[in-house]
Amino acid sequence: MTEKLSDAERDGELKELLSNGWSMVEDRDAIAKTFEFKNFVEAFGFMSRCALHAEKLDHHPEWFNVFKTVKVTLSTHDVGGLSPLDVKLAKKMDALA
Ligand code: HBI
Repeated sequence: MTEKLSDAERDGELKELLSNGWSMVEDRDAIAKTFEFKNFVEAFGFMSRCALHAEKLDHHPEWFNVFKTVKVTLSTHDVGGLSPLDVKLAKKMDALA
């Protein structure tokens, strides 16, 4: 069963993500980041790569794509807030961008 992020994890891994373009979402225990690409095809390719990893993790982003921009929000619905899965997927998305 997935647990919420611990205080230690928030001080550690989460803080690292927040210094790397991710930010806390207002009024939600969630993180968000906007990825910009050269064009739509690049943006969609990023989404395709992320989709395969999300499926492998069984953990899925909330995301919005318009043209070359992909806005991503991560939270774990099953626990109503951030879990280690969100940190894992955020790191993977940064690596795939
Ligand atoms: N993705 N972001 C997110 N949060 C979840 O709680 C979640 C998910 N993908 C799949 C999933 N939960 C399944 O474990 C449940 O739908 C059964």
